[in-house]
Amino acid sequence: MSLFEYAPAPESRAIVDIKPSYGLFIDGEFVDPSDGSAFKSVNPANEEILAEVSSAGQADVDAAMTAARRAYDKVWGPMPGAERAKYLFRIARLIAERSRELAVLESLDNGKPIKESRDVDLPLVSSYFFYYAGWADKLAHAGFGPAPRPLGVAAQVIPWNFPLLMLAWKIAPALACGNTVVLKPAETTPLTALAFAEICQQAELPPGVVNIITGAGETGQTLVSHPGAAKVAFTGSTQVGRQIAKAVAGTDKKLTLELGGKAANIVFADAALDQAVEGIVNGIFFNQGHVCCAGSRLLVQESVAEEVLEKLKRRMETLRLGDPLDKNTDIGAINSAEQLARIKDLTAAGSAEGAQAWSPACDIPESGFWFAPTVFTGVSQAHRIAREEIFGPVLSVLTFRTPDEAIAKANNTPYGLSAGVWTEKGSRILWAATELKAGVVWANTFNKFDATSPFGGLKESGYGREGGRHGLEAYLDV
Ligand code: TAP
Repeated sequence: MSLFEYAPAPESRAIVDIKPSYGLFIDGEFVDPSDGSAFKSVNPANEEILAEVSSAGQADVDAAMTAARRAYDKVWGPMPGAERAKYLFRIARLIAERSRELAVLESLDNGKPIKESRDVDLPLVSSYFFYYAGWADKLAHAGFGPAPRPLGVAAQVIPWNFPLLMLAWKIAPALACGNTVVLKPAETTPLTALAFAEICQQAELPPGVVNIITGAGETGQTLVSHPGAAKVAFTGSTQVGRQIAKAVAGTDKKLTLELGGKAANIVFADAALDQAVEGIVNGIFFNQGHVCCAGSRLLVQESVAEEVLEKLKRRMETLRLGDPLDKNTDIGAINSAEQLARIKDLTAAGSAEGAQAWSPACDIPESGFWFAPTVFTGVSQAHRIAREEIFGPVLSVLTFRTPDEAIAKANNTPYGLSAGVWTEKGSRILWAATELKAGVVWANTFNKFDATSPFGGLKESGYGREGGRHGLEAYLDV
């Protein structure tokens, strides 16, 4: 029987049948955790319990690592790249076929608007599998020498903001390069990773090549410190990233870290302002601002600041907050009570430090976790809201007079993940892209992702790249 029975519906309110409880996916099977412990996954839009999910302890992590090692030694490692590609193409096709169901499940478990999970997350998820399937038999031509070799078992830990997409970013390149994986999804969003486990079964992927173990931070810690892991890949907070770097230091594990950000979205006076306003809205309110590369600091040139703010507020008044499964929803639920508390703490600090908050009038549902889209003006660079990652729908506005000042302010952060530039002047785009200390710089757009492009940070935003040809390097002995 299918894990998630999909009842076709005439519109986006398709129904997914979620099982009351889930085991761990180890060696191709769903198994009970050794000590029987479990936790609950909650729908953040109404606080209803979606399912009970197993919590993996040391013995379960050991079992998953053993299964992954066996699969690596006996099946996946020796398998010709062209054969591995067939499995990856099959997985990519199954994701595409089941994308409607997966999008609904993602929105239920994460709180993101269905139009985003349906039109952004899921198409990207299958595209990463299609893209890396194409590399599996061409690794000798990827520019890493004539015979690059896989590393072994990859231990992968991902966050809750793009659950299935982060899984794709991790698993697709790892498998294409010939590694096997043990992946831990975030505690608050395990359901699509478990659906992916079912897809691996459907694709008849050999047992042990992909193992999904659910649990809290401790499970992640046990996984990344396991001596059997040849590679550790982590996406999450800079704080946990630091702990992992320490745990891995002095071992022969290869490490990649994708951490936090505090991106500047810079609007020059000559920009197409209506277009820029759309980019500002997309930059900070997409996925409720739960985006590591969110444009959370708007730097706007002084001469147009008033006009941009006026247009921005008018546009924010049209944003609809509410039911993530409603196709018209722009702002969904905050993923958890903890995250909501963090957002409230930082916005309270913003007001206490003297910045002015503004939000459009909007009805906040009675149950669930919600935060109205908010813009802060009167922000100075020293304010916490200008320095710390809020990871919520909150924009801090700062102004600048000269291009040099814009770059200096944009770079005045320990992070270096992304930045945006809005100008009609091509030479200024090229100049800014060189001057900005960020792994990704978007010009006249924001939050654009593509399987062929490398993504990753500088400074405290981490190291290593995911996506594109560069993304292969993290999973190869080059
Ligand atoms: P974290 O607390 O860092 O959690 C990320 C993942 O690590 C989760 O699966 C978490 O498990 C697990 N984890 C927690 N403690 C661990 C430990 N000591 N050892 C190993 N794994 C551990 O981040 P979060 O609060 O879920 O996500 C928000 C943060 O992630 C933001 O700062 C954001 O910038 C960052 N983020 C960055 C990116 C990129 S691409 N750079 C993408 C998304 C998010 P639990 O879920 O059970 O705690």
